[in-house]
Amino acid sequence: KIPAAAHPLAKEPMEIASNINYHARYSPHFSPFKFEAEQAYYATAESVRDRLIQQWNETYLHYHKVDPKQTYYLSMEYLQGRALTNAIGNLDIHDTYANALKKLGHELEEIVEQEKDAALGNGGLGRLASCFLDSMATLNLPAWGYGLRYRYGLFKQRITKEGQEEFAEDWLEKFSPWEIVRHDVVFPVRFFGQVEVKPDGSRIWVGGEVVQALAYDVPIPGYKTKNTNSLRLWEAKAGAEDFNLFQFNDGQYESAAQLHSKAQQICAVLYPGDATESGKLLRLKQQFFLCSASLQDIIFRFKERKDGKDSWQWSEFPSKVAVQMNDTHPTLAIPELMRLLMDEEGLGWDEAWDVTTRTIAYTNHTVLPEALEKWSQAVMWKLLPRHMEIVEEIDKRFITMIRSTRIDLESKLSTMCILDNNPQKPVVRMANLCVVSSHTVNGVAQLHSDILKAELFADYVSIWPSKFQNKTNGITPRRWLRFCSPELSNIITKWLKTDKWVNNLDLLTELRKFADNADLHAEWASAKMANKQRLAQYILQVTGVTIDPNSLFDIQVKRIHEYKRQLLNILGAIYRYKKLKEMSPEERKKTTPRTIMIGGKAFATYTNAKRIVKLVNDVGAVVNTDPEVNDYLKVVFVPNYNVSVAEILIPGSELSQHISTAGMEASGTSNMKFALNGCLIIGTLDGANVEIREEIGEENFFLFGATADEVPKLRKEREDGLFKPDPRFEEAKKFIRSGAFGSYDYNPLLDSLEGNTGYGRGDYFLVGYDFPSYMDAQERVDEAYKDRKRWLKMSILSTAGSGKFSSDRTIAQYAKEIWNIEECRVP
Ligand code: DL6
Repeated sequence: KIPAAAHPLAKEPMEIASNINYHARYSPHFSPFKFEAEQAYYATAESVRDRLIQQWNETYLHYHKVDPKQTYYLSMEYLQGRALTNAIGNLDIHDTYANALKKLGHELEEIVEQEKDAALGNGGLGRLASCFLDSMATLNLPAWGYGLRYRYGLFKQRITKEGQEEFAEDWLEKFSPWEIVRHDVVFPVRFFGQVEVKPDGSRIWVGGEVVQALAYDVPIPGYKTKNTNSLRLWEAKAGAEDFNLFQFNDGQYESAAQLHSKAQQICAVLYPGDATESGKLLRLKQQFFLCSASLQDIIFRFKERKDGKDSWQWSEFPSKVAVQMNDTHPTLAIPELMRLLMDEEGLGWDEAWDVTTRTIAYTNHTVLPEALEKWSQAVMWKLLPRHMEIVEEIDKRFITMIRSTRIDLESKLSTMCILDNNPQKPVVRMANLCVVSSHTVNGVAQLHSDILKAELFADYVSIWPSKFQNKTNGITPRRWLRFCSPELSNIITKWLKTDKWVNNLDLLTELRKFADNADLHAEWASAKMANKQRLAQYILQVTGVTIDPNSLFDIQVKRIHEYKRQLLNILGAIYRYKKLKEMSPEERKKTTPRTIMIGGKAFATYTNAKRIVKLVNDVGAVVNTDPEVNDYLKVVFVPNYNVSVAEILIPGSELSQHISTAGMEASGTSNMKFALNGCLIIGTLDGANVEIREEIGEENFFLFGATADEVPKLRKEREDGLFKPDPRFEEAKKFIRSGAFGSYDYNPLLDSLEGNTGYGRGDYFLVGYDFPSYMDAQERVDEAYKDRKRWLKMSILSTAGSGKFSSDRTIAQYAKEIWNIEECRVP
């Protein structure tokens, strides 16, 4: 009965219903005679998109008119997750859309479930980029994201008897209603070829393969503001002229479409395996593709906004453009900007270098040596010959500068310079190139930034002390509290008598006043219980395991990596299980019932990480079917962890584990999400844990383990055979070796905790050393949980102390201290 009408900015539920109806009826994607949940989702999303496009156009025009300095965030990863709840939440139209859908016979909660996660990233780094986009728009900052439109994002994880299996995740299976293809935004990107010298002596890159970068824009709405920024994702395309019709008609189908297929490969998958030479080349191609397309676009916009102005200078470019490289993946932005300025725009080296180094900044996200990118010089010469010339020149000038001004660093030059010319394996050190060429380098938590300054980049600090900064990571409070836990959010709003905390998270400190209030305790507990029940239902649905919402919900979710020490967690669970088995029924009754949930994806070729996944599943299979301990312990592996799963897990959590070897986790951001949701942390003094503990109070944090500065000494002692393992640790390992969890050969995994395996030294990640203090901390957790009042108070204080970890704070600091950009609010 509801008419179909296009009211893109409708306000009333009835009008919105008719707008949704309009999209359902005239959408070319589905039959107009069906309006089931799937059609309802797409039609709703398209209806919301109408509003986003309106605001997004206004924002573009406003920025164009004002011509402010603008930031461009270059990232190979974005973990956007689902967009519908976020969009209607930020646009403040949640209830009207829920009502409209009711009129059409659907529940909003069911409709949002239809959306596939956009998982164009791996883990923390990609999700951070997405949180940053939300904050940039919310703070009305002229700032855009650039990335790649991978056809298949992060793989889908299935758990079988063999452990983890990976499948392609087709987020574009039908289509994404959130992206707008921009046929008017296309740039050529060249690969291979050669450098030619022109008669005037200038150099030019010619030949090779040219593919087209086509823009897809994803509007990013800010919270309760008109400003709607862009996430511009590039897709690689070949043109009709690249299709060899003659060959095709001659039956040579593959070679006829060779360039098309090569172009398609570029954006086919996130992180193509790089064990082979072709895999490495493809990954480098992806990185260059992102950098070249984005910089051409940035330069185009710079000129476009200068259009009509009397005169402008390239030296003005850094006062209009800030480029932030998210880790070393977009490092090629440096030589590409130099090339564009020199070879395309005719600037000399000095002027181009001045512009480049005043424009580009670099964020480091890891100190792990294996994660610091190094590209083979041979591959670089082949793929990007002009860029290698430029990199060589940057390196040469850097070395000359050191020799003329800092002769004391001569002995350090072999590690400080950009090209590592080791004849066995000549490589380009991307982090060095970033440090030498960026105006600012930042770490992502105070401890991490301190380590960068004291260790990894110490020699550069002595040359450019003011180049190095800290920007502690943050998370968006919209997605990670307001929208994922409306129950808890409503309570916070009620007690603070305002919902302003949603974009001024420091206001949460006011909750401290009520930390002992019995009424708040009752409301808090009931919101937590509702979230735990929702989580229990989800676990039942995806694993078939029934978990008890009255047990302590203990969660560790993140990429599976030895340094993150999921192995420590599961060894602790195994020890707990063994002790429960040895107890009498009466003794068991006195224990704190626990449900341990572990989730995360292991990189497809990371064998030990996959063994850990298998072990968690095997332990779960035994523990969860053991009637003796069943009421006191469950161990669940949560399959296919992603942003949407996190939105169910985090609100239902009570304890979360952030237990990396100290000094190895740059920051962590899930620790912030859990703390914000009133979940207590058991953790080491690593990454942002240090600051979280400072903010929420040490009495509300279950601390254990070695500190970062103790780690080298402990590793040395271990190598020298001085380490004496705790009997509990030995018992847990022995139990696995006894076959208690099946016949799978766990010896290689367990050996990594003992002999000379893993990173070449036994137990590099100090699982054995930290095990006793971890188990002691777990005992303190059990005791604390028995005291409901104390636990609730700690939980409230955890939320109350999380204000610092809003990505709004992080982005405001980047804007002021690195990018030098200001708010540009759309009227
Ligand atoms: O800064 C975001 C995120 C941090 O929270 C994590 O601690 C850190 O591991 C991650 N870094 C990376 C880079 N590569 N590695 N490893 O993903 O960044």
